[in-house]
Amino acid sequence: MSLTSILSAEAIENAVKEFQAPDSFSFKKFSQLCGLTSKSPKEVKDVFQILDDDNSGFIEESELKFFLQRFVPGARTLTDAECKGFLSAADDDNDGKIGVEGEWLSEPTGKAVFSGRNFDEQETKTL
Ligand SMILES: [Ca+2]
Ligand SMILES: [Ca+2]
Repeated sequence: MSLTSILSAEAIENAVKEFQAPDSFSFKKFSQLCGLTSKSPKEVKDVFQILDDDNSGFIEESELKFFLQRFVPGARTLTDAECKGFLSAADDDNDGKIGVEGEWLSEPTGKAVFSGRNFDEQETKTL
């Protein structure tokens, strides 16, 4: 499975382009631009599985670093500050990684957590 079977290649490219500058990354905006926020819980989960490169069931900081490259090979890596901001916004139980249920997907709505308000608040704090 590839990301382009879930999201349009054009939308992905536009989204990645938007955050070319280091430290400009916003997960919420990114997920809106690439169309992730309008996907079904299953599709959002599929994206998680693609990003979970080592199939550990979690997205670790080392995988977050290459987040953009999973979408477009040749894109930049996320900076440490961006990885930490991303993590602190999603990592509710503070284990240093992002799990599927409750962190990547919020229950019971099945919506991507990052489409919610929490992420905004966290981001404002981090940046
Ligand atoms: Ca992993
Ligand atoms: Ca966690």
